[in-house]
Amino acid sequence: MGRLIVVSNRVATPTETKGSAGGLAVGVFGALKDAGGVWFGWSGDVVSETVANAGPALEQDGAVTFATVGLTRKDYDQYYRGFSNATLWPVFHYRNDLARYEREEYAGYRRVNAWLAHKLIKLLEPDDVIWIHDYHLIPFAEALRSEGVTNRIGFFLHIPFPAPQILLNIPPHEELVKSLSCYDLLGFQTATDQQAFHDYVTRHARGTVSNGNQVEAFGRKLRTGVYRIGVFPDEIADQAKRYESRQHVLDLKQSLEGRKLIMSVDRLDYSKGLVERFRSFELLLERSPEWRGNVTLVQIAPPTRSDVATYQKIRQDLEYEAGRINGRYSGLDYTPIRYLNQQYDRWKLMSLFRESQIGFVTPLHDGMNLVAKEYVAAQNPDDPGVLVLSIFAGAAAELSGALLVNPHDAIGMSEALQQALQMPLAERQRRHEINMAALRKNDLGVWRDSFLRDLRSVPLRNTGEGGGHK
Ligand code: ADQ
Repeated sequence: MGRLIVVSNRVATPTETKGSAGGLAVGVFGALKDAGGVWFGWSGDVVSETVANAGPALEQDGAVTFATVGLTRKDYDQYYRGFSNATLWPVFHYRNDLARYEREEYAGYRRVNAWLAHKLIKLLEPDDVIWIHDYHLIPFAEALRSEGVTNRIGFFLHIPFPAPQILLNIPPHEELVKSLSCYDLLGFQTATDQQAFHDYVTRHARGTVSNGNQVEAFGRKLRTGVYRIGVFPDEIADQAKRYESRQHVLDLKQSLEGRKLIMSVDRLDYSKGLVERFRSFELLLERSPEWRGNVTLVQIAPPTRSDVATYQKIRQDLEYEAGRINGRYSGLDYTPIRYLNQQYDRWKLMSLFRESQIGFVTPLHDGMNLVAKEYVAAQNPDDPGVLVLSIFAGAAAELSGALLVNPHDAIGMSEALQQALQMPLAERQRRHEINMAALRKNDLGVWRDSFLRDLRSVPLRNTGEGGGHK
């Protein structure tokens, strides 16, 4: 079996790959350790041109090499802050209204992909299997192919793939799909995303799809598949239980004074439906006065991408909403929404999830949403909380024990909260068992292993003589 090469925008540090049960870094690192190989990508640093060109910096951990490069300010602005996060991210999350398109940024996006690919080539061996992650790196395989690389290359998209009518909003949509067709295997989070890609291929690229997943487009053949990313539920359950009597949990419990707790945890992102969520919680208090003073929403949302203008706006909107709602319903000893702009250690989050009666996860669009899965896994099976989940999270296709809501229906969401707050123990347990069974059936290991098994078994694209690179 050849080595595994993982390429992602950010590379986890060797320390991040250990200890945090279930994190994506742990899942990918597991496969790297088994096969040996390289994890390659951006270090997260903005550096001078001299330093950028000197890389990659290499760090060895057993059979795994961590290889990282810095980006220049211009590359960061055009590739990361620009086309990746101000064009692709909003459009792929159906927010054309928040997207901008600048030709120069798109050119920078392609340039950085080609530059990164060129750097990787020096680290490649003929039998390596290459796994590229996410929307920052769509043109990566095309760049490798143009330099003669014939190894198997797979791509996994962590975010939704939009319906063709939405994708058409990005002027170079055809080039992007042509770039995707340079992979041997494309992995999507849900069947809806896979179908959207197939629809584009057949309706807009004069391509064909046969046997449900064999695509021919732009003169190339590739396969597609659905690989739902998961967690390691039993490890999370252990972690949540182990830390349930730690001081942070006791402090929270004491401060709640017997009130019910609703927990939400997200990156501060407009795709996560935070404003809509706050308003639906306000409606619960407005329509059901018995809950005033008796239920608290804890929203943990650390800022991300705060140098992208749309992210500054969502932060302001949320601060305004939290302040307004708290002004309306607070008492001298009661604040309805506790809004924290902070990153928390995983083990702390899991034990807080276990303490709460509701996990409130309501993105407007989300590839999967691991928080929903983590919330379920962290529950005490003897007295589990209820997951209230948006139908637009990829996780909704699996977690049929959740109360599913439409995040645009504020009253519907407040009614779901009411239902969850009053749900009898037997029903909570039944729903929890259904969700846990789904998590165990399709854990993070299944996601990783099935993608890699399929990638390793796609027929070689060129001469059939084996992989390699010229
Ligand atoms: P994200 O949009 O980041 O991921 P999500 O799937 O929920 O969303 O993953 C977030 C991870 O970060 C979770 O493991 C969560 O516990 C952690 N996290 C969130 N807020 C935190 C906080 N305040 N402190 C500490 N940890 C926090 C993208 C896609 C998703 C897809 C994942 C994985 O947008 O749809 O599920 O990739 O494929």
